[in-house]
Amino acid sequence: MGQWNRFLAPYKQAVDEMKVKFKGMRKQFETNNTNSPIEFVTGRVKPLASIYDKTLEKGLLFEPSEELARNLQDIAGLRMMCQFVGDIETVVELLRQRNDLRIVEEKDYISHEKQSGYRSYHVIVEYPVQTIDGEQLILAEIQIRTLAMNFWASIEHSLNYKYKGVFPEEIKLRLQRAAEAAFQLDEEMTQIRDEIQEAQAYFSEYKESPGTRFPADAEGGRKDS
Ligand code: 0O2
Ligand code: 0O2
Repeated sequence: MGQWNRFLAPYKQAVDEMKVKFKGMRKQFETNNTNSPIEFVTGRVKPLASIYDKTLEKGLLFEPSEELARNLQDIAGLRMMCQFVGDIETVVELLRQRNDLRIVEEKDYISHEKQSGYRSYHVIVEYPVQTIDGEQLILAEIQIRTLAMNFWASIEHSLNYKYKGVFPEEIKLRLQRAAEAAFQLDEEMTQIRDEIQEAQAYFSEYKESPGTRFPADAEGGRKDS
């Protein structure tokens, strides 16, 4: 177990650091009063049980090693959620311009959705982590997707656990149809994007205005709900 902890420690550091940096990008957009292409950011180190499953799938030895680090590109995983499909390209471009990471590969599962219906844009990066033993290059997978794509993927992911990856044909078809519906929703939202963003800008201005009195203020209640 100690060996695994030592192996995974730089991955945890990479996830923690990138999470702070990507959340910082969102903050910068807010500070500049511009609509952020990033809605929220999450991150995780792949749990040992999932690492184990992947080693079985890929015919790798389940032991901390260079080979494992090279072949499992998503031990460190970040996810960036966007409101609109068009924001995804903006986020990818922002990643391409960064000099604290190097893009190794891009996978476009938006133009080329997976057979399951899965849509998302994946960017594999090499991220340098500073450790007491020197610099270590860590591979990480950044998944960039809309809220609708994320909604579909998280539900399909849970069902995958239930059916252990083998869906009954009817559920498979329904999921494919649901993925299309989610994509239609994204398209629809894009069509009314300007309207939505104008409303959101108006709403945040209204919330932040010092003169604004909410009904809860008058009653001495919470102001942040
Ligand atoms: P804020 O100010 O709400 O953004 P963590 O360690 O908590 O930073 P983790 O464990 O990788 O991150 O993922 P977690 O806890 O699932 O979610 C990370 C951030 O994304 C949290 O915000 C959540 O509030 C936010 N989040 C998760 N799901 C949604 C969602 O569906 N919509 C929106 N808008 N936000 C979501 P923070 O970082 O705690 O702070
Ligand atoms: P988890 O639990 O998210 O970690 P590989 O990663 O090498 O097996 P590949 O094809 O190179 O295979 O990787 P891919 O498909 O580019 O990216 C794999 C990750 O994308 C998955 O990680 C999922 O997070 C996500 N993903 C890919 N296809 C689907 C899908 O059909 N449904 C859902 N919900 N997510 C998908 P893991 O390790 O499989 O899972």
